[in-house]
Amino acid sequence: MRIFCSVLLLVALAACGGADAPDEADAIPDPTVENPAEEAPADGPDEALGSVHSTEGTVHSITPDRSHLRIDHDPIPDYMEAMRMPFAVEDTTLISGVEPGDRVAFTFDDSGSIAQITDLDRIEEAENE
Ligand SMILES: [Cu+2]
Repeated sequence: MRIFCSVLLLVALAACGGADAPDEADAIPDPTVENPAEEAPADGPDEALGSVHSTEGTVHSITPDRSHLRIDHDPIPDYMEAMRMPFAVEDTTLISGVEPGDRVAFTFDDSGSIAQITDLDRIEEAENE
């Protein structure tokens, strides 16, 4: 009778030990729910804000379709030395009446592959007729 009781005790312990296994499995993190809110934020808008500049310059040339022009622009503090560079004009009405030699004040967005003029005023007409 003592032997029988000891066997029952061993079986009970074994059953108890086996019941622990599922608890350990629950502690392993599920990789499918890791960092669910982590999405790559788009950093375009912030960079574009730093790429808008205003300066003055003298128009050097304008393409026949008036979609691009070259301007000898003044130095732009903390951004650019004075230089001749190409600009795109999406809205050609911005430069209606503007001709090479004109002095202009303008604003451009330099965030793309080519500087894009967003505003332009002629401040002095070319001297040569
Ligand atoms: Cu420049």
